[in-house]
Amino acid sequence: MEKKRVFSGIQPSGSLTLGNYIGALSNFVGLQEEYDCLYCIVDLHAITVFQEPKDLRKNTLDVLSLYLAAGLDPEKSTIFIQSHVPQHAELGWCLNTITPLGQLQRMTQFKDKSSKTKEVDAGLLNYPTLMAADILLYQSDFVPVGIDQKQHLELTRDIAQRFNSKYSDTFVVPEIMTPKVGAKIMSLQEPEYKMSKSSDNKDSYILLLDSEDETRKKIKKAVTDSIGVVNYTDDQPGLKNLITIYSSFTGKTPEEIVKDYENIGYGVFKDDLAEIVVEGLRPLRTRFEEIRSDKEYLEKVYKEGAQKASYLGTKTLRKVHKKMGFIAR
Ligand code: AQP
Repeated sequence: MEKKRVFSGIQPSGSLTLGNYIGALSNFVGLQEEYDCLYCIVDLHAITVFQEPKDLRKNTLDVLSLYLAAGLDPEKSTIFIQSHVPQHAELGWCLNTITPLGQLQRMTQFKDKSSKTKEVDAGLLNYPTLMAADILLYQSDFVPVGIDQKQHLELTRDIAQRFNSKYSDTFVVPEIMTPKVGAKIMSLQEPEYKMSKSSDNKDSYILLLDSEDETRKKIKKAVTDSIGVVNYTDDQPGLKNLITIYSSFTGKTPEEIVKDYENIGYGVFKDDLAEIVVEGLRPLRTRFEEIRSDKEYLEKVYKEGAQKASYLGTKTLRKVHKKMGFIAR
């Protein structure tokens, strides 16, 4: 039986955070045996917010190295850079023509990001149609992402269904896959907001490439409350977030963690959490250093990945062009 297909991607719009790791990357690895996986570094998405070209180049190779350091295996998964497979942008254009403007304007991420810039560029608005193209290009069955991407995934499903009913059955309608724990890791400083790599406040996130000391310090500085009891409740959002991080690294349930810290203060809890995170990330951080310095290996991975992805993407795009009435090339 043919394996079901999984697609996901991460933007090289900065250095990856613990949120990206818990909500997405750490889950990619376990899917490799059961599914036919494609994992992409979505640089075309990253430029919807200005990126210094030299930073984008560095971050793209950093993300690729983090994929590999986390355990993505190029023998099992197709690992590639989005801009190396032009079919993404080509399909994105076609999908733009069947996507209502109002739907794009209602996307939460568009509203958030456009409120932070003086002049809103069209790319930011069209981000979700490109994301739909990424997913639909490979006839993906499942998309492992954090919960913040749910709205975009729903739009992708709408676009697929709209295309299928307008031009006849073409796309698989994909389903979201979110982790049970950690689908939305919150900022360490403002726990009502998502932990985000583009935040201006360095203490709000832990980067996968932070040093062990920085990691410890950021956890110790994390905002909690004055209640003083380790509890997993919406009334204590800072603590709830830290317990979620603890749970995702140890596999313990929030209830077990709360029980373990009964009558114990926040200081000890934070010290323990800091060690758990530092230990948990150590193998990845060590492997990253080795992989990142091997330019030849990285080039081999992304070139072979792009070839495989391009082959699959061309098949879908040909079908789309034919159905829309384009003359065959
Ligand atoms: N805080 C989070 N908790 C859980 N999952 C998260 N993800 C992002 N932040 C969290 C998931 O990581 C994957 C890659 O995200 P992305 O880089 O493509 O875009 P994003 O969701 O916009 O992530 P950031 O860190 O907030 O980037 P910027 O600041 O550039 O916008 C996705 O699966 C996402 O759900």
